[in-house]
Amino acid sequence: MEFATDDSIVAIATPPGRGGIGVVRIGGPSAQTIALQILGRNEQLTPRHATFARITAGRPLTGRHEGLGDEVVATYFQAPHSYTGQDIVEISAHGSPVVLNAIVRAAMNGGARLARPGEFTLRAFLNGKRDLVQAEAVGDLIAAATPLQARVAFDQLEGTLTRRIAEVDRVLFDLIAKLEASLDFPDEGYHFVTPAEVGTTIGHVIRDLDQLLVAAGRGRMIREGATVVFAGRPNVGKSSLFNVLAGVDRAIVTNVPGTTRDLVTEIVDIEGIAVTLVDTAGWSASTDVVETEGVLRGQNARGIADLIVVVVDQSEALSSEDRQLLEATASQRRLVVLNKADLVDAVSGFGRTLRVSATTGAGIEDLRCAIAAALAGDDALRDTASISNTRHIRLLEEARTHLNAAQVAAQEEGTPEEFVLTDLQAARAKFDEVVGVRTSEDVLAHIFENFCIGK
Ligand SMILES: Nc1nc2c(ncn2[C@@H]2O[C@H](COP(=O)(O)OP(=O)(O)O)[C@@H](O)[C@H]2O)c(=O)[nH]1
Ligand SMILES: [Mg+2]
Repeated sequence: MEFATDDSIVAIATPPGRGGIGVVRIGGPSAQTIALQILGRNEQLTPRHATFARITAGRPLTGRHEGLGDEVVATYFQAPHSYTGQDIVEISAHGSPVVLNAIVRAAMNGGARLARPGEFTLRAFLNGKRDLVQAEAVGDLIAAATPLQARVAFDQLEGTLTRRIAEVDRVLFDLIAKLEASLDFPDEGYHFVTPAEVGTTIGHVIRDLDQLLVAAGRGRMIREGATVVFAGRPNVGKSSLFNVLAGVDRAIVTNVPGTTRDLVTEIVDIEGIAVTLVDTAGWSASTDVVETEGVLRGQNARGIADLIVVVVDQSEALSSEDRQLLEATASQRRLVVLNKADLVDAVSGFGRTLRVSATTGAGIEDLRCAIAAALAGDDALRDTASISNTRHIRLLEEARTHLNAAQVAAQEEGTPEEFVLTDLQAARAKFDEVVGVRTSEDVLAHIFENFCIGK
């Protein structure tokens, strides 16, 4: 796939539907010419100035759309001082799909092509306005569902991750340069770097990379959200807790055990993490077919959960079902919660386990914090994770593998420097791929096709 940037593209940049204002974006070498035609104007637009114009029939908005017109404001961003690095004209009209589509059609009549999803941002990347991490961050920022997701995305947009990778890369580059210099002057027997130094330096790079990768698990959770499944025998209050956390009465609450037969899900913001809560049917050896099906679904849901909240009714002594479930989930990431704390305390041996009451709301804030901490670690909120994107995580893990190989090679007596160099260069290539210095066109196409049109 070829990425052309020498033609002009057009798209509605605002969300579909009606609104106070809608923006049509025209970008490319003939953006200004096309815009002037639409605006019915001979005089050039002044860069970064808002220009008022009235577009009416009789100009390019004619034909089938006779009589159509609007008052608009056009803003011209002259290359290279624009989002894409090319000329851009943004036409703000009233947010009517009919008007906006007519402007897009007029731009196409004037020679523009309809932009593909993410094509403006792709051009920004191809023109060196943003690296790939930053371009991807634009997509993440737009897609963010919680303030924390938006913060992580904006952090990447500002280049925090890019800078951290550049720091690691600089150390590696310096080491490669020294090793190559040693290779170039073999006869002098002079070495620019001792084998011990090589090993130590690679060790430092690996340590820095590991720090990034540790934060990455948390970052990914923030970016992609998590699935939290409620489990427990019937009537312990799973559905009640689900409803309290979801803030809506989605799950059915009754005092008849085994009422929840299907999985009920709701996406909620828990301390900035977009959490999909899943309420399951009671965990019991039921005979009812429908209920058994629900129980099975519950078991499957537990299998894919990032976290299981095992709910125990603390007003009743532990039953064998409770014990079985506690045992079955012991090796998974789970949180044990004692519900009905407003009633008598009939369980023992749980020590400081979280006590809550779905009825009174007691302990619910603690439960939220505990879920967030179990998912993303205690410092989820204090420290913004730099890596959140699985593409980045995978590439950095691959870089780490090459660095490990380099370190092993460096430590072996008599290994030729070329061997170490090959692995170090392979690691650097992975860093380059993260920021997009060398990224194949299919990867780019894949990244940008998830954008919305007009970005
Ligand atoms: N006293 C008290 N009753 C509760 C509490 N949570 C749930 N219940 C009641 O326990 C019964 C079963 O609740 P439900 O949420 O349907 O349990 P599930 O079967 O585990 O989903 C209902 O009558 C709820 O009103 C609580 O914290 N305190
Ligand atoms: Mg229920």
